[in-house]
Amino acid sequence: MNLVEKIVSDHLVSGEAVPGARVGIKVDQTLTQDATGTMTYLEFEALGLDRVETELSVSYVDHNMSQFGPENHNDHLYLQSIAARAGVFYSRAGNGICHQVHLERFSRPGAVLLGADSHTPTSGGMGAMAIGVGGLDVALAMGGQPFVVDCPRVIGVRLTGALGPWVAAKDVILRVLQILSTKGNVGHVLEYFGPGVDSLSVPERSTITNMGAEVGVTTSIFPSDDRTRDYLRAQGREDVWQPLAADEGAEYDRLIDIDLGELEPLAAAPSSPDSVVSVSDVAGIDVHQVLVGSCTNSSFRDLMVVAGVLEGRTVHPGVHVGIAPGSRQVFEMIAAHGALQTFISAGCRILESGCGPCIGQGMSPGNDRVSVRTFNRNFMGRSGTPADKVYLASPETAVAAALTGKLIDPRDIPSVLGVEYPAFAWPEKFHIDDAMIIPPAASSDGMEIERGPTIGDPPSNDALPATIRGKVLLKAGDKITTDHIMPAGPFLKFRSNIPRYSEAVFTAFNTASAPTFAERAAEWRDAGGHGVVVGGESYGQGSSREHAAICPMYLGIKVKIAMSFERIHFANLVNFGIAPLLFTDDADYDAILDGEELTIDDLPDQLRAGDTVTVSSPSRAAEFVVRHDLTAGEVEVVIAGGKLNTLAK
Ligand code: MIC
Ligand code: SF4
Repeated sequence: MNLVEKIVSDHLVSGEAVPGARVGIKVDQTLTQDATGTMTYLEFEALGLDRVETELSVSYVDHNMSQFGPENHNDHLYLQSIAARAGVFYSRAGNGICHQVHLERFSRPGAVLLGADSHTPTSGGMGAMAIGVGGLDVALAMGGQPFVVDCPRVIGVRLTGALGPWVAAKDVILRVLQILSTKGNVGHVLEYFGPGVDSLSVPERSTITNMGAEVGVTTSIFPSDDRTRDYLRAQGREDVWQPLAADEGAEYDRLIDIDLGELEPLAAAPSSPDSVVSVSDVAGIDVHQVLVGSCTNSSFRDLMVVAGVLEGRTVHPGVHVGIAPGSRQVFEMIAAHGALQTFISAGCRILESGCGPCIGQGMSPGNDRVSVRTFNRNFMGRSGTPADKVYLASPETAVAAALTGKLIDPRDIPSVLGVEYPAFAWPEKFHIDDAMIIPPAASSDGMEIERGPTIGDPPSNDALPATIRGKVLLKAGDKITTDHIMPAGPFLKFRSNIPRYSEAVFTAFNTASAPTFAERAAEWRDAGGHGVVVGGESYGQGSSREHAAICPMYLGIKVKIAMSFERIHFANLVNFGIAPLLFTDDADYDAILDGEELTIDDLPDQLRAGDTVTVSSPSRAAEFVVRHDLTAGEVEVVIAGGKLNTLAK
């Protein structure tokens, strides 16, 4: 067996562990973060659940920390009070990014971890099977429900050799993105193995599994070996270690070979994580901003390497440099090892431990200014600047740009700057202080929940109508991300206020001269119509935010028709009663017009009767057939108007 098969079989609750078949797996741990978490716990309450049934559940505050207005603080107070009552550990604002802290303090090899954030696979670097999902699925898992998913097909990635100086774990995952791209990988898992694994520390492995989210796979995983044991020992948690690996000769659906020694520094050019180029090919481009941080690249190693190069120097006069340590542990350790002093002296701007600019919370670059970030996503506009120019790269490439004001191959640093590759050794022991993680109360008796006035209820939805009186409110193209559907940045603070947040749906497609998407959708809904959204390939890439389903639902969207959907968004659409339908013919996608009316007769009956649905376009006097991939259970959820309705029944 490969490693994924072993963990799935160990956790199998229902179904047969055959690739492609739906299986139910037991969930050991869950995590939430504040931007998805508030809705998750509101749903947990709406389901009538009281205490969590998992081995461990943790609620993190890391995303929504700018606190312009009372919304964020109200959310944090709600999260802290419900965590105490529901039996959930609460990691306070300032303690760090959920994935980094979870890796340090909670994950364990062989565990199934479900997280309300798409980068939950970060813990795969430790041999956990860590999957990002929508909030409602986490709420159900906290209530003890198994997680239902397609048993994955496993892509084996055999690593040989070792990384050369100035080439980093980030370059490994950028190489994988170059090979696999961001689309077409739904239902797969990336399993790393081979002699090269040993050369990578757990945080480096986690950089690789973290950004597997951009490949669109269900998760990514490394074996658990002596390096894992070293890491856990240094975290004072050796007791949770167990060795885990694929059996000798295990089979994979597909095999990719990567010789670490042959890799070169890579970067994802604007504006997709799979627009991968060699840094040497784009060398010379002027850079105006460099940001080091995010759940992908903000470990102690990453920051020490950056500090090692910056030592005794000042950042280039044309470049703003920001540093965001991934966790309070990393922050404490860079302070203790002198790197914080180096950053301050070099002129870096020190940001708090959290997501910050990665989710558009400040430090948006100027127009036409190039920003080089060690983050994982460079979707257009995510930085807060429309038509931004964001390159994703390793800490090594980032620091080279910080000092020279240009993209340069970091292997040229010794000749250009006269600096050798900084020596780095992992400490025997990390700085351990869990004072910012509040354990839950022993019982929920008498525990009050703080519910500030900016916190609404999860919205309700009607059952699917018999006849869809549809209108195409938007025809979008390929690779539509959930950042396109439901932007974050300045709107992020409205996550607990669905009517207000819904005004921002598809902001990226609005123009000054026409009514906004939200206005058009609400008008059609209020006239008794049902909104339809049309997309191309790989619709719903990126984040796990279920608001990308909830807010369109609130605006009356009943149907989305696309060439293909990404896994998490597909599940969120079902959870909130929007029918995800698939084109059977490219010509039908081409023929559909923005704004045209579409009728679907007897949609519930058609969904129940088989896997095809007939759609008609009265204005074109045309009819076309779409299909669906829903199980019988999912069909009922969509017909009922979402999972909250089904469960209430
Ligand atoms: C992201 O990186 O896009 C986020 C913000 O972490 C999201 C979650 C969210 O939208 O709250 C994710 O990756 O799931
Ligand atoms: Fe936070 Fe960015 Fe990681 Fe999302 S990708 S969890 S916003 S650091």
